[in-house]
Amino acid sequence: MFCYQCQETAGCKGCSVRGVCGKTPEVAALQDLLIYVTKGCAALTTALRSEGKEVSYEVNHRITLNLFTTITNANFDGAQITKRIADTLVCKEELLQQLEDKRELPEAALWTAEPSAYMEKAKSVGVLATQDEDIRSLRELITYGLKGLSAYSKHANVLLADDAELDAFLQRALAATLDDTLSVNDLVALALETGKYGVKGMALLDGANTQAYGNPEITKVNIGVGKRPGILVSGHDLRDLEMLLEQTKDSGVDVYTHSEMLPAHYYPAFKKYKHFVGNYGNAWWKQTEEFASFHGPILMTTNCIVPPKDSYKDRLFTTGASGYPGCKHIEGEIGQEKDFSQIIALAKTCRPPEEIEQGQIIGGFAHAQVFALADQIVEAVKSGAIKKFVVMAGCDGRAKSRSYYADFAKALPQDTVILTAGCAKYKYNKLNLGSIGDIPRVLDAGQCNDSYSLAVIAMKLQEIFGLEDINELPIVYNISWYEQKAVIVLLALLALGVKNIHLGPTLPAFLSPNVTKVLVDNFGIASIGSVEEDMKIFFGE
Ligand code: FSO
Ligand code: SF4
Repeated sequence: MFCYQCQETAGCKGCSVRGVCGKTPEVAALQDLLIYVTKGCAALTTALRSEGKEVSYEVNHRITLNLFTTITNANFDGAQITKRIADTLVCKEELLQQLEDKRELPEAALWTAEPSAYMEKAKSVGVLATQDEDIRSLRELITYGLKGLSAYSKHANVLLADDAELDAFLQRALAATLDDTLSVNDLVALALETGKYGVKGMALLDGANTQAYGNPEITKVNIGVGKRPGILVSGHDLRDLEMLLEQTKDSGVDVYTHSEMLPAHYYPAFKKYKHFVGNYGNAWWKQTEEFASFHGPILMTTNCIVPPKDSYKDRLFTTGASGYPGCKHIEGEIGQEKDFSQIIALAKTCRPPEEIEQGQIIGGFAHAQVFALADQIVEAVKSGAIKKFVVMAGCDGRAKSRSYYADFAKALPQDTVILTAGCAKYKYNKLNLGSIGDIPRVLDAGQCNDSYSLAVIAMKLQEIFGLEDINELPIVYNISWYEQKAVIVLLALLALGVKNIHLGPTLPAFLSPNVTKVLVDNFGIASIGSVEEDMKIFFGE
C-alpha cells in the first residue's frame, strides 16, 4: 500500500505497511481501485457531456459518494468498498453503451473484472502508478480536493440541493488526473479551478443548510450531561441528525453531538428538540476514551472514525459514506427516511453518559450572525479595540505537535479575535479567552465547510472598508489541516486570492518540492514555526 493523503501519514512521507489511521493494506488497495474505477466513470460522463448527453443525478451521486468513501477515517469496511467497485463497474458499462465515440477513452473507463481480480489490479493503479513526482503531486492535490468537495456536495445532495455544473466540473477534473498529456502548468491551473469550485460547493451546502435549518445564531452549548440514556452523533451530516432527532422525540432518550456535529446546536431548527441536550467530548481523535465513557450508542454519519475498542464496538453504528467492519451500518439513500430504531432500542438499555466536564461553549458565528454584529465589529476595528482577526480554521488531530495551536491561541495579543471552523476549534474553545466588548475572542462559524462563512465575512469586511485586495484586511491565516476536506478549503482560499496562509502542523507529504515552491512563490504559503517565532511573523511582537 501507499497512501499519503492525510497529515498523519507515516514519517510525514507515506503509509506503506498499514495506515496510521488503522487502514489495512487490503482496504487501502480497494480504495485505490475504487478511485481508479471512479475516475474511469468520470471520464465516461465527461465524454458523454461533450456529446451533448445528459448524466443522471444517480451517476453524479455515485461518483461523489465513492470519493467521499475514501476520505481519511471514513470507511474501513472492505466488503462495502468491494460492492461500490462492482456497482461502479456496472454503471460504467451502462455509460459506455450510451457513448458514440469511444476512441479517446482512458483504460480506466474500459477496465472491468470480477471481484476475484480486484486485488491484483489494485497493485497497479495506486498513487505511485504516476512516475513523475510533480505530476503525481498535482494529480493527488486535485484528487484530494475533489474528495473534500464530494463530501460537501453529498451533504448538500441529502438536503436535495444539486448543482449539475459543479458535478460536471468535478468529473472533468477527476478524469483529467488520468490524462498524460497535461503539463505541470495545466495541472496547477486545474488545482486552482478546483478551489474555485470548492467555493461553489461550500456555498451550495451553506445555502442548503440554512434553507433547511435556518441561519446559525449565537448559542451556548451545554457540555455536561443529563440523567437519561443518550445517543451520540458524530460526523457532519445534519440531515441524519434531523432524522434521528425526530425519531427520538418522546423516546426517553437524549441526543448529544460529538466533534464536528457540535455546530448543529447553532441552527434554529434543532433548538426545538428538548432532548437535544448538548455536546459530549472533543475532536474526533479523542473518541476512544469518550465513546467508552458515553455508555450509549454512537452514530457516525461521516468520518472521522478511529478503529473502535471492543468495549464500545457493539454500540458504534455507521451510515452514509462511513463504515467499519463488524459495526452495524444504517442504510438509506438520498431522499429516503433512515430507520434508527435499533439505535434507539439499544440506547434504552444503556446507562446515562458519564460526565467528563461541565459548563458551556459558545458558537454560531456564521456569516448571517456576524453580519448582524457588523456595526459593533467594524466599530471595534476602527477604534483599535480589535487589531487583527486570526483565522484558525481546520482540523484537530492526534499529533503532539498540535499543542502549538492551543499555545498560539493563548499567546495571541488580547486585541485579536480568532475566527474558526472545523474541529480545529477544540484546541482553544474551552480556554475562556474572554471577549472584546460583547464580541467573544473565539468566533466559531461551524463545521469545516463553514470556512465558507469565514470567506464571506472577509469579503464583507473588504467591502465595508473599501479595500481593493482581500489581503489588505487585518486578517492573518494560521490553518491546521488533517484530511482532504481541509485540502478543498485551502484550495478555495487560494482561489479567492488569499495569500500568506500558514499551514500546519506539517505541510502535506503529497506536495513535491517543486509544487511546494509554486505555492510558496505564488501564494506565500508557509509552514508553522514555534509560537514565539510565529507571533513575531504575524504581529511583529
Ligand atoms: Fe475534523 Fe474529521 Fe471537519 Fe475533517 S472531524 S477532521 S477536515 O473530518 O472534516 O474538521
Ligand atoms: Fe496513512 Fe493518512 Fe492514508 Fe491513513 S489516510 S493510510 S494515516 S496517509
